[in-house]
Amino acid sequence: MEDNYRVAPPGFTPAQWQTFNEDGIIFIEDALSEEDIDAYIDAIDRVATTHPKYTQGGYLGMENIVERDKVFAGLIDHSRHVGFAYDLFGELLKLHQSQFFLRPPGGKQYNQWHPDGARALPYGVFSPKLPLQIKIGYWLTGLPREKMGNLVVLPGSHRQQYMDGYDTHKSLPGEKVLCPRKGTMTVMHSSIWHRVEPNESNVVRYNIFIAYCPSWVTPADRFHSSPEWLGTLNREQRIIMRSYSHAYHNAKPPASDFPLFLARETGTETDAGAYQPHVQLHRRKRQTMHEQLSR
Ligand SMILES: O=C(O)CCC(=O)C(=O)O
Repeated sequence: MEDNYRVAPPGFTPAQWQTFNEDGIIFIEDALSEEDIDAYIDAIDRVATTHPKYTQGGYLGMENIVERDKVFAGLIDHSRHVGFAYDLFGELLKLHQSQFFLRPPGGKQYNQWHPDGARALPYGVFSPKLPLQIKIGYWLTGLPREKMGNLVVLPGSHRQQYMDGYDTHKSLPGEKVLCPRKGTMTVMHSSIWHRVEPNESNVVRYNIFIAYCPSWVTPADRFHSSPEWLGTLNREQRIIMRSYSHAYHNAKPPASDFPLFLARETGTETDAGAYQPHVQLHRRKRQTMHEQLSR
């Protein structure tokens, strides 16, 4: 075994996992330091102000931000959050989408109730318990009140395939308007129904979303990444981008992409006792956190 493989960073605590399953979202306050927040805001400003779509004081939503600035590339495998994705998608985790949003006052850029992911045949039809996408949110602006461009969720709705408010913006009983403190991190089941409030404050809402899925689910914001840019990444970041030229590698990645991480508890690259010794690592099924918990 190479000694430079990384042990999987921490993910869900048992209490967080329970809340995530019940509500479809968890909140981790003070996850980001002031320096981190400043660095992410500076990076957003750097990328935004040089983009042709940018207008001063205007709305801007950008995708595939990891390819646009080194600070964002560092988010692909950041130990602050990648362990949550590893708990769910294990050795096949992939970056699904990376985004930032500038939601300025007065804009009409709120949105309507929707779940993320496939619509005509949602992931939940096949995976009624486990998400096939999760979205990490970094809240870089404190949103102490409603009508500040807040994200609104319907807790527990991640297992609901139909919802009467769909494609409307109306306020619903049981909805939760997120009023996160600056520096909060959220981990959201992407099938939760959500919408965005208008921003009637005098503050621009800055935030970042990093979504993950299994490598065999399609990415949302790219087909492939440029080889030159991939060459600037560390090993885990490059693997997590899953920029394969052979399509079936998304389901069966090459042997060199294993292990992505070493097991948290044991520091090993295999699950003990599961296979005869001759079975190669990249052909082995590994247990995810959820499977280990339900043993
Ligand atoms: O900006 C937000 O808070 C959420 C955006 C949204 O609805 C989405 O990315 O699906």
